[in-house]
Amino acid sequence: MSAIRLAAHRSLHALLLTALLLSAGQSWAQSKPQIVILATGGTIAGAGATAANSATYQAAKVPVEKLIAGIPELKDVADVRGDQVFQIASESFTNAHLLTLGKRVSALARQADVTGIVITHGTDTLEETAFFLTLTVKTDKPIVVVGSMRPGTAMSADGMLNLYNAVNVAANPTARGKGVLVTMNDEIHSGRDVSKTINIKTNAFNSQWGPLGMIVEGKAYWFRAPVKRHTTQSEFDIDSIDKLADVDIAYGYGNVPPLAYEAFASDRAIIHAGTGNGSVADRIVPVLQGLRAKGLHIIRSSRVGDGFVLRNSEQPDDKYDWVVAHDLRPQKARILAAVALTKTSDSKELQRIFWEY
Ligand code: DAS
Repeated sequence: MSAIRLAAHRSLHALLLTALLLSAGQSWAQSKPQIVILATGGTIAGAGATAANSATYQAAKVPVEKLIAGIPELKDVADVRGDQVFQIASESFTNAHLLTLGKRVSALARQADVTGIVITHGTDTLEETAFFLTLTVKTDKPIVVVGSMRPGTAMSADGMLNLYNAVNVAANPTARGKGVLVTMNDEIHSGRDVSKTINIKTNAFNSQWGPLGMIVEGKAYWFRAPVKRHTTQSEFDIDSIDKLADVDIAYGYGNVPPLAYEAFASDRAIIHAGTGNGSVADRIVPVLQGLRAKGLHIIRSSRVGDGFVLRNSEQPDDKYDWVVAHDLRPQKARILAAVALTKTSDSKELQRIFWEY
């Protein structure tokens, strides 16, 4: 074979080899988890005037593209793309925001090219959104809600690592089927159980039954699994809910007036955030009985964070046809009641739902 033909043969061989490696590389790249970050605002997108401003800042300023660009290590974990769904502080969420976000998450979860979904969110109502999604989005793909207690501009900001952890969990096959999760402060919590229990520290998010696990240097360590119904085991489906029932919370305290409950007379249900074990002041019992007689449901929860409300203990719930919220805090009980009442108005069915979810 002449030298020219040999050289041509070799360069063709090299070309074919390169093409083969490239296509293998591409297919490898496509085998990377595909994570979508839906951004809604909050402190994790916040900005303060100086690095010393860990608590004084403006929430919902930084766009999702910048959040992603700020963590180049995400590229080693997954192919990540962002979508700015809202840009608000989460205390401003409404039922409409929950429905819009839930439907967006559901649509993405149905896409074959989506491995997992991360939602960046303000911390104030993060627990309500996480619970709503775990009740209504029918997928076993990982959905991880994440926020931060300090803006990215502050010293020892927690948002970058919280978001890195959230993407790692969303990309991790062991996170499938565990319901909606929340990653904060190196812990992985159930969206059902977690609440913001401290309003100014990075260890703000806690579950009275404990986190499900921890995420350390991108690796998830699981120590327990949820026992309550969620996602694919739920009887509720975001894609068949267009309006949530009107449910509000009346906060119980010494001297509380009947007006605090009568103000919600047009609701479907009132969550009584009672003292102690969901106690009801003697002057308020007839008010609640009257509201029940008009068709409202009375759901006894407790303003005390931990523990659970015992049925027929502080009040004869069977006799009054009231419901107890079990271990759910008032703000979580509102979410469950608002979802449950889209399917039933029967008090015994409501109580079953509060036992099971
Ligand atoms: N206002 C808070 C919120 O948006 C800020 C935060 O902590 O995320 O929920």
